[in-house]
Amino acid sequence: MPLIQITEKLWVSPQPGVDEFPCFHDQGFETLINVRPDGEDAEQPGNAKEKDAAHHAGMDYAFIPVAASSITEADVRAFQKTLGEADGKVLAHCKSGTRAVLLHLIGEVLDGRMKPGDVAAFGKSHGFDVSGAEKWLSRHHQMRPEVKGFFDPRTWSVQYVVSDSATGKCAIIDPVLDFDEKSGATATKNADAILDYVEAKGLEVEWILDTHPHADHFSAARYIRSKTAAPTAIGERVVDVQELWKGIYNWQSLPTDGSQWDKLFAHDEEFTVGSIKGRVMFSPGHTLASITYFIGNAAFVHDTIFQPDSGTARADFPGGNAFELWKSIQTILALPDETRLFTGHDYQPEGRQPKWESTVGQQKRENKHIAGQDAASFVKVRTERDKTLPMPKLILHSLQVNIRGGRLPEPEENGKRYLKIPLDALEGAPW
Ligand SMILES: N[C@@H](CCC(=O)N[C@@H](CS)C(=O)NCC(=O)O)C(=O)O
Ligand SMILES: [Fe+2]
Repeated sequence: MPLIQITEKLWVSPQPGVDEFPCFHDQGFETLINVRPDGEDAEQPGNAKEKDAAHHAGMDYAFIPVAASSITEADVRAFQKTLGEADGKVLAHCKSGTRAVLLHLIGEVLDGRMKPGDVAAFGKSHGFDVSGAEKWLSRHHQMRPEVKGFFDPRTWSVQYVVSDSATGKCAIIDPVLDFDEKSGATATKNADAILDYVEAKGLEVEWILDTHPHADHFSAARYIRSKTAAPTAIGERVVDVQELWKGIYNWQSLPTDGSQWDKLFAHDEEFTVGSIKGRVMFSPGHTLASITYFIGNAAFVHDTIFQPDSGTARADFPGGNAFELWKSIQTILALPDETRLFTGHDYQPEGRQPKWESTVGQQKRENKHIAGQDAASFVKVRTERDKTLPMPKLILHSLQVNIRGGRLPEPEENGKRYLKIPLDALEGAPW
């Protein structure tokens, strides 16, 4: 079995037999990475056998199955992580070894250690056709917006700056205006951190986007508009949400025509962030007005799908609907498997570190509310869980700000602003 050295630490090989594993260990390999999905051909030993044999031979083992046509950045990062954490020499294999080399080379270029133009020559000198890496990188370069997430631990919200490195233009998605319900204080710490990042990177803000009228925090859209003059936007069904909450707040003077935003997006409407194309997908269920922004190869799905170990967003707010949410999720999951999904909240199950990026493929395989479910079983799980959830602590505070595009209530004659809290308006009290 030829073992080909790629770096000081990494070797690759074609599919080995498990009987060779003890010999690999004797040659100093401490870790084996299998990047080959099970079931490609009848002869391959497969994940379970390789794992056993590797452990038996005294090696660590990692399984990062990829098909050459659908490698994701997450695969590349998982490969790098395993390599980085390995103590000694690492042997990676697929069928021929090529996919292992692709994963390595893509990571090297993404991290700036290799130039895209040097990839083909490197592959050739090691005996591999790595045109798959070149194609991946050029697609990635064209499609990819750079995405920076800002996590707000007070509301478990994730805010995004989505930028196009070719033009220096960016969109800000779902920025949070800080509010402390105990003191009534507001602040702009989250929004200023975003604006500092924008300034440090020399970006120009082209859009201030909200995915839906949030029920758990104030939107900082107006504040950011006051600092950047960029247009604010949301989905056009926001007018239905305005109508609904106009009733709940008994707010006669509230205009319910969406005029509080610079732009209302229709389903399927296109827009751009610099040179990158964006498209709006209507995603109701969590709220009547929820939309997904699909920009390049990244979809900002906010409160539809969370991380696979968290499941999905609730559907029991006024105007929410679990079946609609299921349909919206199916539309998102019909995007290509490698589409990067960015969620709007992470409630850190089991106290793990906050995470917000996944892929369509990963969600289809792993999401605890979606994988293996159909519409009926999803609606059942979602509805049962929603019955156990108290209303968000800021729902009544937030909606009156967010249905006006993130404007705080106008000051009264003493210069102070006041929120209006309707009593006995919502279900979900603890008694
Ligand atoms: N404890 C949080 C809950 C916020 C909440 O209900 N979040 C919504 C999204 S706006 C959700 O989908 N939660 C799902 C869940 O908690 O499982 C709060 O009070 O703010
Ligand atoms: Fe939400």
